[in-house]
Amino acid sequence: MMTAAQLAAVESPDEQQAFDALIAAEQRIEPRDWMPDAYRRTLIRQISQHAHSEIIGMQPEGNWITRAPSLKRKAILMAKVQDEAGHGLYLYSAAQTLGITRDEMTQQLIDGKAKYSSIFNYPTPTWADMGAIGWLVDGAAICNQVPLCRASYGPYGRAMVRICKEESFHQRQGFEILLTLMQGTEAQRDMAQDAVNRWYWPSLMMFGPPDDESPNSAQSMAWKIKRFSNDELRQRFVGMLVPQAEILGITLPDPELHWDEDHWHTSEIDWTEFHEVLSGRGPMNGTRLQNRRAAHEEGAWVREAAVAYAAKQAKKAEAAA
Ligand code: BYC
Repeated sequence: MMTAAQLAAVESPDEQQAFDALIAAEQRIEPRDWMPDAYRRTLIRQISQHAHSEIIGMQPEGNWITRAPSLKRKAILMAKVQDEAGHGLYLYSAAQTLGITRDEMTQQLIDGKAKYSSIFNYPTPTWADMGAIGWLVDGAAICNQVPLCRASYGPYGRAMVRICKEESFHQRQGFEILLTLMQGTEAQRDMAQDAVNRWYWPSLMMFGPPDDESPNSAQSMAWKIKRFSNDELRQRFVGMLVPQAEILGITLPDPELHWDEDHWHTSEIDWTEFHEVLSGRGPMNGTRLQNRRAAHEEGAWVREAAVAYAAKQAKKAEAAA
């Protein structure tokens, strides 16, 4: 019997037509369906990068679990970081339905060959960073991910539905941390403003390069994996932030930001910084990967134990049959 990957490699005009018809009719492509090899590769690329982002994304906030200012804050932060682990697991599972193994994806990450979101290569020196991450990073994630709930690939779209529900709780908890700080002392307000100053521009970069420099967008939109372009989503995000910043009493660090007839006019984003971070030269790239590698090595005994347990169970089931 042929594997799904081998089947996908077989060129057939009928299969291509059936695939095109499903996409045109807004139907979902499922793992059992034939799909063009390039569609499969694009999904593996995007979903695995997304999964890695969730897993690496646990680190900046994990940094504050032991130092959260109250028991309640600690419990909330732990729950949030655990949610990110869960998101990573659904997404790895979704990618596995396309024929790549979890081991392969993990290896690509710890070898430094896989991309993950640029945003997680920045440090979290103060408690206000927890607020800024929730408000800005999870806020950007929601803008980007709500349309992905309608992604043409079934397992990805379905995973995104639950992820988005959890992200909206994350965003609110970040907003609430900032609101509490902004209602506190002058030092607390300064700390909140400083965190927003540091996270604002990197959060705009999360949406990816400008549309005219985004090599993957056109094809991904034609396949209905992406529903909106990087710049469209970035605009939507800025529009969401402006009234919320007003409620918070926080200034978005862009003196040029204003509504200009039909769009938000912003200062030029520093794309050199984005490319530096993507090339592994962001402030925290080295630490993030080093921690992920150490966790993988230290967890080897857990994986070995799980494999030994599964083998034992299989043997028992065989004996009982
Ligand atoms: N960072 O042609 P483009 C979370 C890459 S975690 C790094 O526009 P595409 C959370 C891009 O991969 C949620 N790389 O690509 C977790 C491509 O490189 P390759 C993270 C980036 O795929 C914990 C190249 O640049 N969200 O919420 O059409 C705590 C050209 O770009 C970035 C996702 O992963 C970047 N920012 O569009 C808190 C969303 N931007 O692969 C929160 C899922 C671009 O050709 N992904 N690149 O070598 C997507 O929606 C799309 O992949 C992107 C990029 C919009 C990011």
